[in-house]
Order: sequence, then C-alpha cells, then structure tokens
Amino acid sequence: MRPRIRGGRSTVLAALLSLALAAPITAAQALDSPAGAAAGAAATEGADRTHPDRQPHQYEVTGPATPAARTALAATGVSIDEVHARSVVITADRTQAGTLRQLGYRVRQLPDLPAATPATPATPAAPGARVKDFPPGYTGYHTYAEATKEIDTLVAKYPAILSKQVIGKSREGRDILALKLSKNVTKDENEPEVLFTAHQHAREHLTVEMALYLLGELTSKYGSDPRVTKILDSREIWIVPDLNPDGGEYDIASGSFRSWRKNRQPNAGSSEVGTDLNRNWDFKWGCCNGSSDDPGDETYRGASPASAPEVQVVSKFVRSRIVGGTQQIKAAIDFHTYSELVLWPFGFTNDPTGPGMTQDEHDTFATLGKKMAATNGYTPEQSSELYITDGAIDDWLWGDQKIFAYTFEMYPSSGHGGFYPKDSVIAKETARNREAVLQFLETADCVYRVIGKEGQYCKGR
Ligand code: 0X9
Ligand code: CA
Ligand code: ZN
Repeated sequence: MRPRIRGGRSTVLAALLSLALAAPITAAQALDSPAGAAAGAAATEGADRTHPDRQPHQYEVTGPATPAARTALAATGVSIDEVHARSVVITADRTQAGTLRQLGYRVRQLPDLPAATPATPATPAAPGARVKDFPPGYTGYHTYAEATKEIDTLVAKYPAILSKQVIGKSREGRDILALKLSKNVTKDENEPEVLFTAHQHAREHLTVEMALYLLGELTSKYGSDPRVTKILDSREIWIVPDLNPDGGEYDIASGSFRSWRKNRQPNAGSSEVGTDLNRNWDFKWGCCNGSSDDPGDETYRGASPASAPEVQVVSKFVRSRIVGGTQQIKAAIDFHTYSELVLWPFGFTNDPTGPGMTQDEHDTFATLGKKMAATNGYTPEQSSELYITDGAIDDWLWGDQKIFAYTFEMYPSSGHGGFYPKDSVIAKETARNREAVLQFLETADCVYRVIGKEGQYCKGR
C-alpha cells in the first residue's frame, strides 16, 4: 500500500471539498454558469493533485521482463504505458515513484513534453476562464465541442446513412453519443452489427480522431468506394466516439496537458477524483490483481462494478442491442493509445483459453487479430501478455456478451510524444487503421470464417 503523503491541505478545506464533490454537478453548473466554473476551479486547485509531488510524469522502470513482473508493478496502481523486453514506461507521480524505489525498482524520470508541462500553481487561470482549444501544435485535435459540431455536420449531410443518438450523460452532464451507420439507417434491420468505441482514457485524444476518421470515411465514400458501399449495405455500425468527455476536457482545460487518465467522478471519503473506466466493467471486476482499490491510483477500479456513469451508459447501450434474445453486435474494437498493438481477451488471466473461451474462439481471436495487425504493422497478442487487467471493456464484451472484442493501442509504438503526438500525425495514424477496420467489418458476419469454420458456427444466418 502506498504511503499517503500529502502536503499543505487543511482539514477544513478537505471537508468543504468533499462536500462540494459529493454534490452531483449538473451540466449547467459544470459547463456554463460562472459560479459552477469557479467552484470547479477551486475544487481542482485545492485537491492533492496540484502539489509538485502529485503531478504525473513518465518514468522508465528497468527490470520487469515478464507478464508476471509487469502485473506486480501494475498492482501498485501506476499505469503501464510502454512495455519493452526488460523495462517499462509508466505514468506516476513523485510520491509513487519514491514508493517504487523503496520497493527496489530502478526508476528514472523521463523528460516531460513541453506542452505536457502542467501550468504552475503560481499562475492559475482566472476563475471562470476556460481554455477553449488544444495547445499550439495540437489544435488539429477536436475538443468535445468541435467533435460534436463535426458530427452534427456529418449527420446533416448524410441523413440516409448516419444517425445520432444520445445514449446517456457523463458524470458532469456531457452527452455520450452513439452514431449509427447503415443503409436505411432509421430502420433496425436484421444485419450484423459492429461497435467501435474510443477515448476511455482521457489523455488518449488520438482515439477520438480515429472515431471521427471512421465517421468521415464511411459516410463520404458510400456510393463511390465499393467496399464501403457493400459494408454499409449489409452491416449496422455503431461508433461511440467519446466514452470519457469529462476526462478529455479536463486534460486540456488548463492550457497544457494534465496527463489525466480517469473519468472525473468524485470518490466518497477521498479528495482524489476519478475511476479508470477500463477497470470498471462488470466482468471479473477487481478479480485478479489487475486494478487498484485506491481512488488516488491511475487504475482505480471504482467503488463497484460499472459504478462509473459512462460505463453504465455504454453497458446499457450494448445490452439494448440484444434483440429477440440475440446480441446483434458481433464484433467490437476499443481504441486506445499507445504502443501499436492489437489485443484480444482475456486480460484477467494469462490462460489463452480456459473458462469462457474455447480453443476455436481463441484461434478466431488470434487469427483475426494477426490478420488486422499485418495491415497496420501493429503487434498482435493476448492482452494479458502485457500485464493483467481486470474490468476492461473487451473482457466484458466477450465474457458477458460474447462479442469478438479487440483493443487497438494506436501510435506511437514508443517515444514520439507518447500520449501526446502532434496533430501532424493524425491523418496518417488514423488512415493507417483503414484496412484493418474494413477487413474487420467484412468479417463481422461470421468471424469464425477466419479459421475456416463458417459451416460449423455460422449456419442459418
Ligand atoms: O491499461 C489499459 O487499460 C490499456 N493500456 S492503456 O495504456 N491505453 O491504458 C491496455 C488494456 C489491456 N487489457 C485489455 N485490453 N483487457
Ligand atoms: Ca441497415
Ligand atoms: Zn487507454
């Protein structure tokens, strides 16, 4: 357990803060009213996280060389951002780095990105002032408002093949969207459905661009590109472009990146904010040393399974696609950054098969995963090859819903700005996944075809 070293925080302030944080924040308070904005700013600046010892940085940890060793490191609650043969890169704060050193790890701080350097507490933004865009060099990324506007423009332009649904709200009241793409989009036709999700982790902004890229490609090429046309004629595609809008906005709100990962949900009895959405899904939640029970940690799993409103919203949406007792969604990809990986379940166990996955299911996952990876140059593997994760979305989608669910970890493979590559890479690094996504969509009617067992598993469609 990490020692709780905290600086310069009065009990009174903490009590006030926990009161303020315990009250649900409405959209109007959080987003619009000056009073709400000021209260939000005060809560942010008063919380532990402004102390230099609590600012996130990346560190290289040398030593861990096996999944078990990486799982042991991850179990301290830090996030593992890069995996190398005999080392990893993690995100942690100085306090956590000190704890790791005490545990005997060799830990070296890596230089912060210029744009990722948090604003100094000495020059806080004026109360109520909020940054409207990404920093210089990153303005090509879409803020939540920009993404919403772009989506609305596309829906207006392509109403026959694209429709927008608000499937629920984030903790701070932002809309969580599901976009449907299909011919005859207003009808629920009996077609295989495929789900793409993005941005569970706040700092992984490139994944929103991936979702927007897919929306743009699949609408603008319909009728001219035969593959896209055929796909939209025979599939129903769902895109949830932003699972964590609150975290994403918080990450950029100070004018420099905060390296934020979790959502922005207050935690009862703690001044620490946020749940790691990708540890909060209701399948083997918290089972296996693959998440943290400490609200201050990067991989905090939340108070209970699906305790995060964003996870509830998307879980409910996925369940709503069970029609006549059959889950219509056959396959899914959840986009993350970074490391250039194609990952498949399970994350909670090192077993390639075992309970919940037959050999044929495993072979299908691995074959299709490798096939996609061959098109984008990513590395294909079972997710627990990295380190154990429990409560991740792909484990839930497969374990609970029997959806062939992958996690893509996008650009970069390592270095090159980590979570914060410049906007100049967006076009190339989203288009890089075009072929993988098209093949995925073409395969989704019967994924078992990739192991030659269509006849056995997909008869009578
Ligand atoms: O730790 C995560 O949630 C993912 N890495 S990230 O750097 N984007 O945070 C990897 C998840 C791997 N496990 C599963 N996909 N189950
Ligand atoms: Ca249709
Ligand atoms: Zn992620």
